[in-house]
Amino acid sequence: MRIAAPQHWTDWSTGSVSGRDVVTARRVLADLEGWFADEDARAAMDPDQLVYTTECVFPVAEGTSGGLFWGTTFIQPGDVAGECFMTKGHFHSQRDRMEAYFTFTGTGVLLLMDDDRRCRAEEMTPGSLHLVAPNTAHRTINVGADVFAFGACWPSDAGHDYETIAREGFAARVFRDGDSPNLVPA
Ligand code: PAN
Ligand code: ZN
Repeated sequence: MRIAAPQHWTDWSTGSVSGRDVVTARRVLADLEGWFADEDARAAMDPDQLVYTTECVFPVAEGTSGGLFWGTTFIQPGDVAGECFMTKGHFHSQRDRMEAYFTFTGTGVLLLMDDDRRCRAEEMTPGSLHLVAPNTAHRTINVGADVFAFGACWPSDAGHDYETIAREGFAARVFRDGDSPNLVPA
């Protein structure tokens, strides 16, 4: 029997994903209208400014029960009127679906919010592992001066509910306070 080469690789020093059928996506400031606290400040910035990219592997169709997806998110350093660059954040459409996050590079914050809008946050530094609980919205934020990269593994039937966050937001936001991050009620 032949032992095959792997189909995918993750470069542990950068988080970069390569191999078969890697799907990349990018979010620039123009894609994030309404997601930062100061929308006027966002609108005044370069709309092509890159905020984050993803490199993902989807081995089964979205919605398949029992499958897993894997991907790395790279968040650029930067801020909108002091609010650190971040992902949109979401609940999973199937609210009880968990997710694992693992930090490759940089310094981040994982913002978590339960169904009652109670927020808490965890530091993300290289090697840190984070298990997002069921029924928990999650957003990641780059609070450092370098690219913040983390891996994620989530069920293929989790789905993404961005609408709830677009409508109601998180109950807390992260701003730069000098060199340190400040978690502020929204
Ligand atoms: C992650 C996120 C990724 C981008 O893979 O999808 O970090 O963040 P947004 O999806 O909030 O823009 C994940 O949590 N998947 O479920
Ligand atoms: Zn998720």
